[in-house]
Amino acid sequence: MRKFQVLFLLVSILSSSFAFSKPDPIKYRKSVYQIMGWHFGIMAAMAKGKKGYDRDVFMRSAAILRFVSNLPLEGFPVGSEKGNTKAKPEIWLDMKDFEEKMLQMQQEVSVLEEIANIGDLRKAKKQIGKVGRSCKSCHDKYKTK
Ligand code: ASC
Repeated sequence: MRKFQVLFLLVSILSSSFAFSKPDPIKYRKSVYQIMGWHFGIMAAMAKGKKGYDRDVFMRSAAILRFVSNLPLEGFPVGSEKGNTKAKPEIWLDMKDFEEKMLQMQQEVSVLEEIANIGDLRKAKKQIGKVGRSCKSCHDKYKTK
């Protein structure tokens, strides 16, 4: 009995550490988008007056969003089209277009960070609209509902 218990324990430990370290592009890109959505949400709420405007918090979210916006692309390697994902297979059929849309989003996000650092909430609000539209243009084409 004891042998089996030890064996079970070993298998459990090994399989859980394997699950932890196994690279999973789908989980990776979802996590990145979660962080982006979180910080975009903070800024959008402030821009809409749903949350009190705090310049430091706004700047911080803009900086995080700008940094993290550079991360999703590597989460779409060939072979990661299958699994628990809303990413359409079209992404891998036209990766150039997907990359262009990603770059456009990154550029709009960079502008948002610059505006955030100046502290102009009116301009930031406009730019949030542009960022949101760049997110949407990619989702419309490459994300299932
Ligand atoms: C968000 C979020 C998105 C975008 C998109 C904008 O806050 O999670 O995917 O904004 O809805 O059109």
